[in-house]
Amino acid sequence: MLDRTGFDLTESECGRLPSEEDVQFYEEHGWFVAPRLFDEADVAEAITAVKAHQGGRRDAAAPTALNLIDDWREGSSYRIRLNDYVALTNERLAALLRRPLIAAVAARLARTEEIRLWQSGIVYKEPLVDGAAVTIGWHTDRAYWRSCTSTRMLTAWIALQDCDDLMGPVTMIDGSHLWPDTEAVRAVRYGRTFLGTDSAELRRRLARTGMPVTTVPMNLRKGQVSFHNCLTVHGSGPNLSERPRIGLTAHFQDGENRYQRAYDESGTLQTHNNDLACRKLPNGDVDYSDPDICPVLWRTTNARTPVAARHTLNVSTNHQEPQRE
Ligand SMILES: O=C(O)CCC(=O)C(=O)O
Repeated sequence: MLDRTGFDLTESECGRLPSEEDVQFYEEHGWFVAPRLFDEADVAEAITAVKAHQGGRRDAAAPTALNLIDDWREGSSYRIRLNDYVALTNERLAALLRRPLIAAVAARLARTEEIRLWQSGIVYKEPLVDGAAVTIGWHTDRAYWRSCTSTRMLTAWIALQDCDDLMGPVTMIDGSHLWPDTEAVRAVRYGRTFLGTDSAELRRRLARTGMPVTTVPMNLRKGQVSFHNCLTVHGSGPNLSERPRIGLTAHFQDGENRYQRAYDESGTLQTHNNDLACRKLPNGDVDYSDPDICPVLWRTTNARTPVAARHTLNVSTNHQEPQRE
């Protein structure tokens, strides 16, 4: 496994950390757009690495067998190109995704002292391809992470080109992480609708929540990064531009996150690929702090980057999930 640590930021990087006002914005809206965290050279390096990865190059094996749809390679019939676990399998992408700065921004936003990697990926939409096969349905990341105790987990989406409306940018439903825990909201919040669900049905589900649906496209500049909370509803449309829309994703856990046995409404145990990849604790639970799979990417050992006192708004207290032992 690729391994890197080192939790130091330069003065210039410290200047790009979110302010207390930014953190409050994130807590209110469920998303935040950071200043540019990756420069031209980083982005060029990432694009080269993405091409090599999709051409079949791997620097290390994936920690668990991946479905074909999560491990796109040239020749694949999938119209959307997804690649999971790239921060564990691709040296050059790992070097970018595991940089302390991006994790330090996540730590500030989640008001945690430690950030561990959860998952990582490439999301690549070819140009001029329309239709459901290249849209990403309204969903939350939490729907896929119910075996995690924390609802402060968050995702960073890194733009490898300027991303305008024509490209089908990631689009957030503002404030949806704070929607109340009603049956209609749960249908949206816990539906595994990233892929393959018809958009008219998703719109009906949203309407049934009775909540205001304000959509905010993440029109990022190249190298810019948006962050969203795991309960924020988001999705994206087709790429109708003439250029590929390429994003890298880094999914982060706060230091407090642990494994839990969680079941959905039909009583099915909720699992994640990390349950197969991570080592086990003495009590048999999955260890989501396994350093080979979920390395620590940031810890506030640096006095120049203090974490503010924990805010009273903690989304994890806003809803209950069914728990059965
Ligand atoms: O790339 C997209 O359009 C959506 C990605 C996404 O759902 C995520 O990063 O959580």
